[in-house]
Amino acid sequence: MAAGPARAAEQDEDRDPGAESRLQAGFDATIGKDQRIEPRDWMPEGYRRTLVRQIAQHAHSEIIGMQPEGEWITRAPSLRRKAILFAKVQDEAGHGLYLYSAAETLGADRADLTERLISGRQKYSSIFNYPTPTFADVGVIGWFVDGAAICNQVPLCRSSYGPYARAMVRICKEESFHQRQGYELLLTMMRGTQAQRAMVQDAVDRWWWPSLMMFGPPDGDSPNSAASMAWKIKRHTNDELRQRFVDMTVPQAEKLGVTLPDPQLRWNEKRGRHDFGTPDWSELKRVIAGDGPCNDERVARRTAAHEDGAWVREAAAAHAAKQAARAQARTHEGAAA
Ligand code: BYC
Repeated sequence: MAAGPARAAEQDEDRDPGAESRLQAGFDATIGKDQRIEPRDWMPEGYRRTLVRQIAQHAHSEIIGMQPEGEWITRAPSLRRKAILFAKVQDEAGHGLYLYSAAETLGADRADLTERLISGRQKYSSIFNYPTPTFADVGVIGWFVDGAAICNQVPLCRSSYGPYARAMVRICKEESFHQRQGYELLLTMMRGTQAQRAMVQDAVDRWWWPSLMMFGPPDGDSPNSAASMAWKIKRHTNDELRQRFVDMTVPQAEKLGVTLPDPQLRWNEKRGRHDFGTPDWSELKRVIAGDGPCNDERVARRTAAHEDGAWVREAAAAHAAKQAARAQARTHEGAAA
């Protein structure tokens, strides 16, 4: 159901048949002038639905995304690495929370979104369905996955929906720290033993193609892009952002001393960009459909955490009810005095 002000606008429409086209014209003008749509504003139902879909998936990705690296918190090789990793994983939890709050401004219900995630009715990023067998994976996730997140999310700071765009500002600052900590970890490992260098190269080989898939299917197979671009929810297409990520990452790989596992990767002087090979799109489809290496494990763990946390939600709700009852009693006392 539409949120408060939007609902009031719908009631106006019931009385005045021209109202919807005027509301639509106002919305189009706001988008045309590159201004923000806010929760109180009227918006087309498709815009609201697209935002809830994308923001919820984004929030789910942040929360599920805590798992692959979280597995290494108890096994980090030093206190310093443990503290950094702990902080990073906590940041991802914070990102999930801002994003669920942004979805709530659109009338979505947080408990319902969680239910949709654990029942498989809503998606989360394919990238978090791959395993993290070595500590080099922690570094490569920071470098590639947070690097890809920066390419994708910096433009989202200019997304047309105010609460989503504003949430992205802080998230991007934190992703930037995450990317650097990953790269710094890898630089340290590359200065270590031959076995450590081989471990980094192995992680790079495993994460490169899944990282390119994070940007979504190629533009020709992206059913949501056209509308999202017209509404300025997305500012660049999936392929544009993928290209940006490749161009950003190649010189970093050279500096690090690793090889990116793509024989077709080369600089194209004419385009002023890198040419690169085609990801295995059938793999992306399989992983999104639930058949990746760790899908079952990730969802089972999220489900267990949700069930284990029931008492916390119940206690918080009981506390809030008690506070509200006390506040009401104080109001009555005040009125009686
Ligand atoms: N994985 O029409 P398309 C992080 C789905 S976490 C799974 O191109 P759209 C981090 C897509 O949803 C941040 N599903 O869609 C955390 C759609 O399905 P539905 C992760 C994918 O929305 C912890 C269908 O395929 N980032 O940084 O226009 C540790 C067709 O696609 C994927 C975000 O969430 C995928 N890779 O564009 C470290 C960014 N790709 O919904 C780091 C926000 C596509 O129609 N999201 N699908 O059933 C976006 O920017 C856009 O939603 C996408 C897809 C570019 C991902």
